[in-house]
Amino acid sequence: MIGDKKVLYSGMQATGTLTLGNYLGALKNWVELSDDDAYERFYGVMDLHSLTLRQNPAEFRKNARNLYALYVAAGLDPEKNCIYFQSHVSAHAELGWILDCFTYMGELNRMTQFKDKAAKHADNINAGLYTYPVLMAADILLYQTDVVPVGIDQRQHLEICRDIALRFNNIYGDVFTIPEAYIGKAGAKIMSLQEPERKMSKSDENANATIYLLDDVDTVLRKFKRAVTDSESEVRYDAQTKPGISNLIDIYGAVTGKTREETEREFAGKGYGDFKLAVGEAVAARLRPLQKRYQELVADKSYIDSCIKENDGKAQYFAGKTLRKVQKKVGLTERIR
Ligand code: ATP
Ligand code: LTN
Repeated sequence: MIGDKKVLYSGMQATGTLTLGNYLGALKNWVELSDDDAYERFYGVMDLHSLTLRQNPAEFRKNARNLYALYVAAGLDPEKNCIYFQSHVSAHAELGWILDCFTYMGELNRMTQFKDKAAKHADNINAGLYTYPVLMAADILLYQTDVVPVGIDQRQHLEICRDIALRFNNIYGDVFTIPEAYIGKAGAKIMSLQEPERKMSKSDENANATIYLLDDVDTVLRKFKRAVTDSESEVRYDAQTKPGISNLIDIYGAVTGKTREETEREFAGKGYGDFKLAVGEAVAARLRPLQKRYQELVADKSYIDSCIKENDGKAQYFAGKTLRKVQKKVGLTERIR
């Protein structure tokens, strides 16, 4: 809590361009909660986490700024939501180190994201990739967070964050708020358009598998037209036997607010072609205003600069408070001023 408000905290890695999965699984939920004054809201551009994969410095710097602009373009007002760069608040790295000393290797060995990424990047299995969840726990715990809106794939990271916080509190008293994951009803796991058994991912090599938030209308329509389905022709939800169509029904539902049954009824007797076109049009219509605002924002460097400056300071203030408390609790020597 901060004052009488609950704290909401989330973020994304500043790698590549955001996908429809990132939007429907996370960003859209952030925007829906972004006017709710019951919460104090923080959103990080998680650039330290991005360093777990090798980055081209110039491209990385550009991507991180663009991600900031995308948050804003999607509807997060930076004057009401503290949007900031993780690397600008040194408390993240400092608390990350302390929490490393309260996390067991046995716990980290169980993380599925580590196993997946290690298999994918066998030539660069670095220690940062391994302790990634501890830095994420530090992000969350620094702000005394109550709620963390993320996609379903982040659930395991939230669990380890809670375990670390409980362990710490058991030793030192109530230092950290214990956070909860907030996983939206629709869109928590959007699948690849080409291999609907796998999640839609920014790092997919097949560009047809992924809708990027900055794809133009024709590209969006083309990708949906080519989406892998099955040999039947009935628009019916069945994740086991019809994963492709079920994924499209979920995407359509997340964008239009329609339930699975409503979508099935709407397309009863119509073929996959009509349905794919409707999904593509609904997605393109949702992305259009976001893209327009994004173009305006990247053209106005000074506006984003002023938001960065303002919000970095706010994040540093709140994070610093928790860090000092932790340092004192574990027995680090106080500074002489
Ligand atoms: P990569 O696939 O390259 O590892 P990513 O697309 O998973 O990256 P992240 O930065 O790890 O991107 O995730 C940002 C947020 O988007 C997280 O809250 C995550 O749960 C959510 N998310 C990512 N992919 C999907 C998806 N396919 N469906 C729903 N939510 C998703
Ligand atoms: N691991 C997250 C990104 C992330 C995050 C966080 C999300 C880093 N720190 C703190 C919520 C809260 C991901 O989405 N891959």
